[in-house]
Amino acid sequence: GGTASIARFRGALVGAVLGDCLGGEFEGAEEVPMDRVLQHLNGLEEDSRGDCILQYSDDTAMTRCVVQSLLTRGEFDQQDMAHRFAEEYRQAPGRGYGSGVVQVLRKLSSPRLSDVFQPARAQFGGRGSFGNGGAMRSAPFALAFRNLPDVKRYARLGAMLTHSCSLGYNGAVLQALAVHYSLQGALSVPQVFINRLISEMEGVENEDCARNDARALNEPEFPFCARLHRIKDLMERNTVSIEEVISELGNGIAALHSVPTAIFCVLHCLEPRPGLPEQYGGLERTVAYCLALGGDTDTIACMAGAIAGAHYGVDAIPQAWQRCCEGAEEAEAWADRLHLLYHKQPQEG
Ligand code: R7I
Ligand code: MG
Ligand code: MG
Repeated sequence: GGTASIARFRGALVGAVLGDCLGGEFEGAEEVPMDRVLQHLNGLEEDSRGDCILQYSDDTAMTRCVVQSLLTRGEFDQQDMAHRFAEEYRQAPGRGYGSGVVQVLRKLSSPRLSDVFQPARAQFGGRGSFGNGGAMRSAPFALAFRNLPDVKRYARLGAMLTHSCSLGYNGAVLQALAVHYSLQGALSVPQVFINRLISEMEGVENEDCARNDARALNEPEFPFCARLHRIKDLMERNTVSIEEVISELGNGIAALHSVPTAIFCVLHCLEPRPGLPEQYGGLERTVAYCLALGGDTDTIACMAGAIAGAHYGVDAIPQAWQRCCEGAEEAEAWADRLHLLYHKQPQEG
């Protein structure tokens, strides 16, 4: 479909849910042979009765909260979103949340809380979490807001409800930017896509908080930009091994070690690659590749799934995969409503 078409909106949200559900199988595994990944994915095709329900985790649970808050309020409402996170956690605490964030979610359910950003700021000795929990749920900001400054502003604030370290919330901004540009069709020229991300992130990371956090955590200045430059280097190479991707970009639970990785997976899988089935399209390749990295597979596949889904559109996602994943059907319905909200806004600039 065309730029910001309904197929792209559906692809983004269904892709995110699928990545979470399919990636759950390998979360935390150290090395995953591609054979095992393909066996897992082929198993879905064979299950014709559709009774192989793969459950979603915190990634989708929190994404749903973001979507429902934005749709119900028609704008970003921090109190409402915080309340939904807390309520979702209270009702289903077993979705595999990060071990630190559960403290924030408990505090957010207190009716006496006046500053909803305060519990996040108290995490990890007052610096806040750098985990990827803000980034894993940030795709909806790119689908609800049409204009770039809004995407950046609200992806950041939405993440700060649980992740107040710049290495956490800037990962959410980067993920939302990647979905935003993918929706616009920017992935049809990969160099343009990565250069846009770099130039936007140069502005995003150019602030005192980000400099201080980077210094305190022994990271270079402009840590996300540095990783995006590594992606560019990897893109210029003819062959890249899974081991090199893991050592250059990471596959861990920190936003810095997973958001750039997800972006790389999408870019790398735009073309057929050795080791991946020839009959696979780009979206299938992307998901399979993310799973083979091991580590935080549900989250990396969720983020890559959103970016890839916004590029290829929902029709690129196998029906058999969608049938097996909890929440996939519902995700299509949210996408349609977000598409309406997005196109109600005048385009600026
Ligand atoms: O970021 P968060 O919501 O976790 C998301 C991940 C995804 O992979 C989900 O699929 C789920 O499995 O969890 O949760 P946090 O607890 O904020 O951060 C995750 C982990 O990152 C923490 O439990 C810590 O181990 C680590 N971490 C830190 N460690 C030391 N210092 C995050 N921030 C810090 C820090 O500042
Ligand atoms: Mg998870
Ligand atoms: Mg995860």
